[in-house]
Amino acid sequence: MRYELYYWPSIQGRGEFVRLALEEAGADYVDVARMPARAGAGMPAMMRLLDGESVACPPFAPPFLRVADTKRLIGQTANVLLFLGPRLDLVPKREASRIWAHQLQLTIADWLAEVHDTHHPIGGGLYYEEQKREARRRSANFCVERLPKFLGYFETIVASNPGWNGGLVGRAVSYVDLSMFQMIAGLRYAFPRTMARLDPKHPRLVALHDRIAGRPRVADYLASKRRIAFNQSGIFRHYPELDALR
Ligand SMILES: N[C@@H](CCC(=O)N[C@@H](CS)C(=O)NCC(=O)O)C(=O)O
Repeated sequence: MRYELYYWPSIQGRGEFVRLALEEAGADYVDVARMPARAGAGMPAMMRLLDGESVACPPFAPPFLRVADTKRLIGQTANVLLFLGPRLDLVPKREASRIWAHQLQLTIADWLAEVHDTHHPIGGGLYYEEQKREARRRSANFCVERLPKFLGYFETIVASNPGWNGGLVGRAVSYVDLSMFQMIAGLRYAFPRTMARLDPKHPRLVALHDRIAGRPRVADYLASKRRIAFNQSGIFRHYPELDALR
């Protein structure tokens, strides 16, 4: 099966959670918006699907996935992973486990939205410089209260996973584990001081991050040009003044 991933071409953003699953599975996929427009791809191809009035099941925003053979179009990060999980063998087979994986992925989506809001608490359409004061208050609350709560929750989930000692769901690597790798990596980029304080309290998540980073396909991907570097346009941004735990 050939997959077409559609996402903004210059940031990891939410697209990265899908990329990591496709990369870990060695799936046949193209990152459409990063390809040249002259080949019928690139941003114009993505905008055609986003703006097209005749598109069935149109997505509200990227990332979204098109299954090349069936022309199925699937939006919402967690929903894309719900669809891909069994096809890429990145989730256990039992329905109860799949729903559990999806629940954890939705919690990661909530968490990621809060990360975004640390630098854009008022509006995504405004510059950071226009909401710096609010961002400072928001990120102080995030670093002191919300971040430890999310990390603590997921640390407990790893500890209580009866299947695979070290992962979040079942016995083998799941797409939720890949997403947790991305969360830890992104948080370390955005909030290095805060994470240096919090990492030691969450040894299972740190070990999970390291194990995922060392998986052969993921390691190849991270070292490749396909992995976009963290930058100041993405969801994880490093503003020293927002890195609140000292
Ligand atoms: N809940 C959606 C959120 C999608 C989303 O907010 N995408 C961002 C980029 S990461 C976007 O392009 N938003 C445009 C907009 O909201 O107008 C998901 O998880 O996929």
